[in-house]
Amino acid sequence: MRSGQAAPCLHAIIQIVVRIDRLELRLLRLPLVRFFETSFGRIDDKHFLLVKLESEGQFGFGECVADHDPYYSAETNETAWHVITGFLAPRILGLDIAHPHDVFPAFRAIRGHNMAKAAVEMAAWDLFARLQGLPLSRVLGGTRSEIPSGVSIGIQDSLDRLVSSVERELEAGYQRIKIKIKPGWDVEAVERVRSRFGDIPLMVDANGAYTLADGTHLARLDDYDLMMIEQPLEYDDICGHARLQERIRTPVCLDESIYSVRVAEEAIRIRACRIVNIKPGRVGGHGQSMRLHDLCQAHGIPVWHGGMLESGIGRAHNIHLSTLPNFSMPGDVAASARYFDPDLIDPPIEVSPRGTIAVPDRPGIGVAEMQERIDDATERLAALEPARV
Ligand code: OSB
Ligand code: MG
Repeated sequence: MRSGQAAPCLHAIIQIVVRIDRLELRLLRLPLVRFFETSFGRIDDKHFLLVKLESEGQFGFGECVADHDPYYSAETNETAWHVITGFLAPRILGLDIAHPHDVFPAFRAIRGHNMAKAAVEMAAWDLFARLQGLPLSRVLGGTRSEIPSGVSIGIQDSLDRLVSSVERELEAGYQRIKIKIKPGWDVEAVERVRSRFGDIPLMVDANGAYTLADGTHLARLDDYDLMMIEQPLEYDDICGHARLQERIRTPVCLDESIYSVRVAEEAIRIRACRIVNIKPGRVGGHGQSMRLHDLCQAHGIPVWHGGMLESGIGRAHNIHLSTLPNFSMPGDVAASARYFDPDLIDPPIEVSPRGTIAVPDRPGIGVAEMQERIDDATERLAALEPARV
């Protein structure tokens, strides 16, 4: 870190400039405590990239939410590895960065690949917050000291198993239940949960498994007073969502569709959604997430924080971002124990009996990574440094 005077002004502003000395990239594999099934299929292990940025003895972590398969998004761990090593690292190594808001624009020449960009950008936010000695939530402008927590329950082998999963999560205190749906596992599943648990905060997520031709079928969900239906149609069908929303009472929430602030503007303008799920990996990091958050707030659209089965490192980032004021609904940000045992961090992230998660108050993401666990889970490693000139 170097200190220098900013442009002359009334106050003496000390500008912190950070030069990234090293980028460490790992591919990790961690077994999931329980399989997770969506309309895309079932997974038993989580495969993901971890980015560590280093600057003069300090470091920051970012977790990439790309997966092994190009199902949730076109990105995979292999595309993210390729893009980070070949295109993002050369643009950030050796660069003097005045603020993490400068990282996403530094990647402007690279089209798409938001998950790869976000992993690097979010590591820069963690690094900056640590250098300033502040919790990341403060650096992002967040206001909460705890966040409301909800859970996402995958497709189960039977309706009985679904009921017992919902029961377990309600007992743990979670403030809202989301169940994954797909054709053949939708109205009956919702019917079972409603009749067993009554008026709980309940929503569904289809991960794009329907088409507009299913509109009449989806309208049957209107009888169950759901908080929302998340991403019923294909990710690129913004107009279809607007037409569907005219036909159903249940509020439409978009996830996969909202891959940029500009797409969100269009979706809001044509009323394709009434609620937005924010995942920083999908939009290119914390900076873009803050812009999306502010855009939605200005249009009266509530947002909540999505999840991508992150380890404790990515989960901690999500907790800090969730402290911004328009995150007014419980997100898919839950306790470590639902996903990994052990997690990469110790202590793990826990949920209180009231269904809340405390925001870490130590510098940066504020969780302690366990280096041997990271090493044990590592399947591939690359350490990149600035090119010598
Ligand atoms: O659509 O929100 C989604 C997990 C992987 C990919 C996509 C999604 C999800 C979840 C789980 O719903 C959220 C979580 O518990 O992390
Ligand atoms: Mg979703």
